[in-house]
Amino acid sequence: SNSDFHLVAPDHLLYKQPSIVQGRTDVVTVTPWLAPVIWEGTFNPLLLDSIYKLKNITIAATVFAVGKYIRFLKDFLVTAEKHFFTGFGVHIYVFTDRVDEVPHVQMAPGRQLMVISVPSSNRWQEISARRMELVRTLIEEKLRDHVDYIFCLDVDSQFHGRWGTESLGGLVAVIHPGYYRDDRSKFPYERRPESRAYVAPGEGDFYYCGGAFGGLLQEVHQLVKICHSNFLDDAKNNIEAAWQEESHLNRYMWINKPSKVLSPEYLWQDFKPINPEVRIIRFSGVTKNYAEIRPN
Ligand code: UD2
Repeated sequence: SNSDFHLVAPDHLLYKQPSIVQGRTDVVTVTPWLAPVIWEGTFNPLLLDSIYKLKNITIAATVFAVGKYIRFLKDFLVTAEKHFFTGFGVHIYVFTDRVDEVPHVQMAPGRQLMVISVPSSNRWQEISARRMELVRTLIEEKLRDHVDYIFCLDVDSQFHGRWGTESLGGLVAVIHPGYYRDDRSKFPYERRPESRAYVAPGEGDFYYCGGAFGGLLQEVHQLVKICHSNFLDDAKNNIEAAWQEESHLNRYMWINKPSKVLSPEYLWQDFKPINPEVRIIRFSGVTKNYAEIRPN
């Protein structure tokens, strides 16, 4: 696909002159493999939107609302309408076992909601783990040739600020808000060598979120295919990785370096006090009572 690499701007577009000597110095804005790390103040939204408008792209988002998690869906959808790729073609796919309870949310032209019925589940670990498989099937059966980019997002979260074209890339990972100032020895990677999600001591770049990742459709297809197959191999050996698909995702991203990394602005947690380098919270997990919300 040429949609990721070839950037063409409209002629005569006026915007602030970029500086080559001034910029953010309080955070790292590029990884050692030269992928940009997206923080507020590192990009021009007007310029990026103008570039991507010319490409006529469609962005899919998947979200799972199984069991009691259906209660989070309305705020997720309402705030996505306000902040998630506003002005662009967005197709949101909701996977749920409670089709009748999907709220009606008014969407702008060019944006649509699709509901996919899935069976209920008794273990939250299973719901979380099944996501990779269902996204894989969705891509193979419905999205190919219709969608350029896809993001897979947790439903128990809300948008509070812009999440737009600055986040587009081949393979896109989000830094987990809980560990980004920590030494890698503290990252909750899967540490049993028998697991296909294993990350050895001294390895690993960042700890990424299971709650948000994405990129070009083909790249995400590869990711979910491999993570799901590794998950099945583990299951055959009676292993469930420490943080289910999040562990497999972290293993995948260690080997397949993301081409764009989103700062924790792109997935904060409501209960966390804000740190000074975080100038805007774009998307954040709501505080929930696990005992009450999970099936068991
Ligand atoms: C973390 C991760 C999550 C996942 C999980 C462990 C972040 C911020 N969160 O979140 O992505 O890796 O740990 O596997 O990265 N769901 C349902 N019904 C259920 C249970 C889960 O629909 O009964 C879906 C729902 O979309 C939810 C997602 O699965 O957002 C993740 O589950 P969680 O919210 O219980 O996981 P959490 O918050 O501990």
